[in-house]
Amino acid sequence: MTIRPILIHPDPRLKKRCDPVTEVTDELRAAADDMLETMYDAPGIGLAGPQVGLMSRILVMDCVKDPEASPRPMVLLNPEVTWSSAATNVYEEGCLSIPEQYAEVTRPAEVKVRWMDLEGAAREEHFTGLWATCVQHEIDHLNGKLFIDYLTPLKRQLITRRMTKLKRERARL
Ligand code: K2U
Ligand code: ZN
Repeated sequence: MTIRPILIHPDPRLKKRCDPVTEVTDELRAAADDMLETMYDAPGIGLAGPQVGLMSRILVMDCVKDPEASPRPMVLLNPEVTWSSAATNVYEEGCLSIPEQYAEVTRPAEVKVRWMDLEGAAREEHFTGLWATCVQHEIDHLNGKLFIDYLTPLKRQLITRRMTKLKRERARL
């Protein structure tokens, strides 16, 4: 298991549409393990392939926040939203690829998602609450969309400038 470096915006790989997973290989299983380890280490409750430079349609999440409860790590391959509620939710989102920046994003409050699991089986689940917000945030990543794309151009530009400065400073270390 390896903790992989998380790409920071702006990065062209975070704006690309990722390729479907066609075969569940040992490499993909290892990547899923690494992504979960990287997510827990961040810490985060979700992580998508492109955030660690893996340009495939794979995401991991575990939105169980109660430290007393048992974790629920999930690996979704080729996830698709098959239904979303008319009702919406506003959540102050962050992103591990856009550190320390938060903004309110409105999304459908509930979604039904269909995906393939690591055993190659087709799954479908109805997500609500933070799980719904998180899975939509992660599926956006697979389509090259970031939460800042829902903000005004001015706000997005401000955040992008801050990240460019952060990357310049990190490069100097
Ligand atoms: O994809 C990512 O960058 C991980 C995101 C997932 C996420 C963002 C917004 C709302 C829900 C999930 C987060 O940075 S993980 C950190 C976090 C932890 C608790 C609540 C919200 C975000
Ligand atoms: Zn994110």
